[in-house]
Amino acid sequence: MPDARCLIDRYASYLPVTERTPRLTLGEGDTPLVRARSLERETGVSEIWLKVEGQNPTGSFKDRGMVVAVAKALEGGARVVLCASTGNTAASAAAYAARAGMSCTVVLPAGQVAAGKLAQAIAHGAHVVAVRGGFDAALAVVRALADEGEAALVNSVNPHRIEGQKTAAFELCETIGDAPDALFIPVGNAGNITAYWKGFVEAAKTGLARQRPRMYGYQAEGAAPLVRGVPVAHPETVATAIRIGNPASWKGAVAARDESGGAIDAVSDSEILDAYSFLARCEGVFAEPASAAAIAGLRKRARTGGLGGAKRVVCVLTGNGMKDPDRARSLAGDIPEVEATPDAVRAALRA
Ligand code: AN7
Repeated sequence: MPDARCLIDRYASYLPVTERTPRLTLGEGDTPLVRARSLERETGVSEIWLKVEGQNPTGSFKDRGMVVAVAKALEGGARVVLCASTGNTAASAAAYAARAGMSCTVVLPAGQVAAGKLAQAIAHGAHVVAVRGGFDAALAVVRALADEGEAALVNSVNPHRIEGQKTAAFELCETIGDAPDALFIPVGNAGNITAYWKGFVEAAKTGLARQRPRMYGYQAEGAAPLVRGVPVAHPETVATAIRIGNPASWKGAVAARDESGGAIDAVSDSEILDAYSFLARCEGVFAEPASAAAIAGLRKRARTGGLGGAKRVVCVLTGNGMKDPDRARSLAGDIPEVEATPDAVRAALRA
């Protein structure tokens, strides 16, 4: 029985795969596109859709690129995959390496990875090392290690990652019947915005879409090198997934912005957390803080009239809210603990 959910099979003609490439899969891709009515009411945009990438097997968009990168590494005879990560890449690499029977080493910025992501890397049996420093320092370390040894580097500097991630743009075109007018997406290491743009350009060439969207990328104010035009030495943000000061795909992000007539802007941590709560409470969709940066960006652009008449907008929700339980918990006060009686519970609800 063919595995319909195997991303490599579904998009083989668009991917750098051959018949010899292992059909590795955990059921990645084919994620839901959910209408965001509350956000439409607030912004006045006719149609807003959420591409819920948090429903991928390990809870983030990384699985699309990772399945291709790990399958190609396996095909090429590698035994070990290696990456630096703010968390989601590590979780995804660990899972696909386990699936492929390979070993996995992940290098993380110490103390800066959300609990769910770390738990995943550990559960899947990755060798986890935390370095003193941020993601950029961790990436420099794994690049040096990969240059010396036999481990396959599966960060988005590996072109197979970008190839796999572009499939999300194809899915959007297939589901909607065309590319949207505008795409909102969070930007960290800038691989994903690069991948989406590559996908939309190819979709327009092959007739999968008639138009190409304007690309709107959002960084956190304290970690906004692309907005400032220079690397940020000490990036800071509550959205730890995008706490990156020197994105590897800098050029790709700038090309996506300029060729599409879009923008890359910054949103503050408080705008990110507002959008995070709004999504969870008003749309019923729980995404992680980094994903909420795209929503914060859309709200900001709608307020200032910067949407250029876009009628159909897609926001990419890159990661699942359950990745970062501590953030959700920190937004609530103490949970009342009372006797197990209806009266006591009623009293607690009134308090
Ligand atoms: C939820 O896992 O960089 O701009 O090491 O986890 O392609 O980097 C994660 C990035 C957005 C930014 N949303 O994407 C990593 C890592 C979430 C993320 C991004 C990330 P890129």
